[in-house]
Amino acid sequence: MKGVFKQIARIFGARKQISQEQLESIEELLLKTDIGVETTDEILAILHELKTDERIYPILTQNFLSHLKKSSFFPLNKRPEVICFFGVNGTGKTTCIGKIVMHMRKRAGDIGIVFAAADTFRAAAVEQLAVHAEKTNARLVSQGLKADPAAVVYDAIESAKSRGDYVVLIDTAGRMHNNTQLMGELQKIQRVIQKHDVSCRNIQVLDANTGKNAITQVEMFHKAVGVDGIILTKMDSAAHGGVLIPIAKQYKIPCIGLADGEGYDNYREFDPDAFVRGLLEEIADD
Ligand SMILES: Nc1nc2c(ncn2[C@@H]2O[C@H](COP(=O)(O)OP(=O)(O)OP(=O)(O)O)[C@@H](O)[C@H]2O)c(=O)[nH]1
Ligand SMILES: [Mg+2]
Repeated sequence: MKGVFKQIARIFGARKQISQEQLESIEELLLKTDIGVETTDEILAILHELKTDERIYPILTQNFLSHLKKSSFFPLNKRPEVICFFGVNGTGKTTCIGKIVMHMRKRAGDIGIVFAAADTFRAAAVEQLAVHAEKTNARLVSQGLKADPAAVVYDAIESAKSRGDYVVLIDTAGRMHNNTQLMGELQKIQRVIQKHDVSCRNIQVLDANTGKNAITQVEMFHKAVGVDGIILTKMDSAAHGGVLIPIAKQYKIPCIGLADGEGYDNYREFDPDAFVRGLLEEIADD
């Protein structure tokens, strides 16, 4: 939704006294950015009180930064750290796992990393993960297609423990947040993880292009298994990722990283300042 904040700044910059009509058009624009109704109302209230010579950019920056939280996979505390990736279909989970291993290798070198091929649902899923395993020098634990995903996870954690590996990355099948049966399968995976004495992080992978429906997705996954962090993918598209703001605000879930392309290098840790600059870049250029 590029251009929205520029339009707002223009309306705002041109005013002597801001009219009700102008506020309404600003509201309409803000709602298009996925920052959510609550934040939109907050910003409108601030704009209403603003003096003519105040600039809109620092005010929006401050408001957005006050909500956003950041987290990181580092430091890796316990051996093994289990990281479970989930989300609706096609958000970029499997691709993300490859990127994150590359990222971990840059930070921590050639540590033992295991992939659990717990997407046993889609024909090409195990092969897709096997390719990433080979390219990133990770070890693949798989029981092939149609195996019980929870059994694959059990195997992967047991073998990581016995070999002293640092990280277990679990690739799960894409599932709709309202599919009770598949959410039950994810809960079973969680029970298997909890039986082991390991620290686990649950990461929901979201496509930045999803818009407001991402909030419902987070709500449902959070209710079912708990979400410890968000990775937002496809930031190389037209989306700004404004949806991170209502997610942080309502569920206090931090963002871990952003993906902006299909390559192994297209992953970076979440940096709230840079993210907000990106969100508002059009105004800053003025
Ligand atoms: N442009 C762009 N494409 C991406 C990004 N991340 C993933 N993709 C592409 O999105 C498609 C789906 O990626 P996957 O990693 O297979 O997604 P998934 O969530 O594992 O999919 P399922 O397992 O089927 O639910 C692939 O074509 C990826 O190359 C990204 O950050 N930017
Ligand atoms: Mg996948």
